[in-house]
Amino acid sequence: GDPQKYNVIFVLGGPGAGKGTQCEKIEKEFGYVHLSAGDLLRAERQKTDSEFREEIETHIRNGSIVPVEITCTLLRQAMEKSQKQNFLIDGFPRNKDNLDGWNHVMNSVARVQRVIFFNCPEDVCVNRCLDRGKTSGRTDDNLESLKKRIQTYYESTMPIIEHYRKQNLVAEINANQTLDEVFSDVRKVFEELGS
Ligand code: UP5
Ligand code: MG
Repeated sequence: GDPQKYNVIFVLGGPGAGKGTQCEKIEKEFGYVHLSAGDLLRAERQKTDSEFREEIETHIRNGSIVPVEITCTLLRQAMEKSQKQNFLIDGFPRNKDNLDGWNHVMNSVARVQRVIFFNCPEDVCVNRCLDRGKTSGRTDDNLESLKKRIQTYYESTMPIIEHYRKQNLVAEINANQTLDEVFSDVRKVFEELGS
């Protein structure tokens, strides 16, 4: 590939599918820098000098999707700041607006190597998030927000996964297994990449 370009692996899947958990393991074993779009948005929401605080909080609580200009800027800044080449981008792109915005700004500087899709049944996703909600402090780990997160996932994010599937970029993994079982499937994806 083009040596100057960033290598990007998008990591998608429903709320609670295990994206963040697996990305941390991937970062340790394969050296890709883990950037969670959700974590970057939550951090931006905490900044007292950010003009986007309210807009971000409203979207997160409603399980709707923050405009791509905000998310993509946070991602690009984190990529530049890291001085690294290989990135796992967790929880993005979630809809057509995200995809178009990414392509517009990043196509010339980043190559999408793979899209890892953690496929997990809805009831398992909901139970994991509700369980985490006991301690996470996340304003969207409640049943009402979860219903909207799940709906957004099916309506807006699944079409993005299908878009990349047509390009043969998707590696689908059964996320309804133990952490170690999921990670052993993840490892196969990286072995195929030759890293
Ligand atoms: N867990 C994980 N794996 C397990 C396993 N194999 N067996 C048993 N338990 C397992 O895991 C969730 C929980 O399940 C944890 O308690 C974990 O221990 C356990 P986690 O790894 O956190 O799952 P993850 O898929 O990362 O779940 P998350 O809740 O982070 O997914 P979402 O996609 O819902 O959240 P995200 O942070 O990406 O986005 C939140 C919101 O931000 C969105 O709804 C949206 O409003 C906004 N957003 C945007 O607008 N744009 C973006 O680009 C990104 C986010
Ligand atoms: Mg996450």
